[in-house]
Amino acid sequence: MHNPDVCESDPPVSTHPHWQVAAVEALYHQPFHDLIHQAQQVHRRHFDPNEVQLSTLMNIKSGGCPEDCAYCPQSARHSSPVVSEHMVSVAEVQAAAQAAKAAGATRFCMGAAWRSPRGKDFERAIEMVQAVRELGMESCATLGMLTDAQAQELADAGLDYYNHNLDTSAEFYARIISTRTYADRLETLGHVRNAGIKVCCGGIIGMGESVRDRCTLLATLTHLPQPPESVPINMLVRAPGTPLEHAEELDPLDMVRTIAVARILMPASRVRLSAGRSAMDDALQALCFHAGANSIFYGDRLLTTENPGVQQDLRLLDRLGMVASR
Ligand code: SAM
Ligand code: DTB
Ligand code: SF4
Repeated sequence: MHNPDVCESDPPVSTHPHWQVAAVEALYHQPFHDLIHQAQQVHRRHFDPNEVQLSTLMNIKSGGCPEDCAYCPQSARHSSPVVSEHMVSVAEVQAAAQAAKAAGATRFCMGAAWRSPRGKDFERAIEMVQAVRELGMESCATLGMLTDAQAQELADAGLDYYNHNLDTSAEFYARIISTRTYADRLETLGHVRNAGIKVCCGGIIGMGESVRDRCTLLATLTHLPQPPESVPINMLVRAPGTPLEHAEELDPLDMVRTIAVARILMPASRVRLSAGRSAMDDALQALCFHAGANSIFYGDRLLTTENPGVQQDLRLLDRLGMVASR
């Protein structure tokens, strides 16, 4: 059947629609209630709207990163107060994952301030993945760029998800990061997918990008061979000492619109209301869930910045009649 919103040039092997940017922009610019209603309808066809997936993050290697991502307090090139620390031990990961599981998280995500993993550090990351798997939790890692062989080793260790964000449109990317290219990012995503690891890939809004950049990012995700199973939408945390410390404040309704559009474009994916929740009130978070977000980072900290506390989140979910996925 002809669908004017998708590219006619799509490869025939693809079974999911590849959205055109103009069609995504048209969705984004609809009257707010029309957009949210459509997103909620799509959401209900694929998920229980009262259920949310809880992922706990742990920073396994903090600070001192050689990359220059303008948003990131862990870049060694910025004057952020975050200092470079040694990689944590496998025992520390085990303890943190155990605690996260006891608090109700089902996924444990390990992040490292690396351009790409190397040598003994990578071996230890592999052991960490195995330790999380042994607890019966889903494992996720975000370690920077991977080779084909590294992706395969992570898959062999039982890694469930790899987080590697495209962050923004290809056009805006070069304004935010100069030490790697969009193509580098896509290459790692290809290795992860080929190794059979599920893909977690999204972006950040509030960096001074245009609505078109946001829509281009979301369209790009639909152009991947398969859409990411997990789509984190981060609201920029304006971290002290980073070049984006003084970025203009985002209209919070743009966060809701971006989530709604992600939900419509990728109906079967988990859309995560990611960084930025500490700056949001409960009503705004409720709107984000209504727009189709069904996953959050759960725990007192993200990587280097704060996140709402566990008790605060449990209270919010309870007030909304929402339950954590098992
Ligand atoms: N170094 C690895 C990499 O960049 O892929 C993994 C860790 S990195 C901190 C993971 C993601 O966190 C980034 O891709 C970015 O989307 C997000 N992030 C980092 N700093 C952020 C900030 N200040 N606000 C919102 N999201 C941020
Ligand atoms: C993602 O999309 N967001 C997370 C996770 N993947 C690794 C990271 C958010 C980091 C926010 C800034 C900080 O705490 O340093
Ligand atoms: Fe390094 Fe990742 Fe931060 Fe970029 S986002 S500076 S690669 S830790």
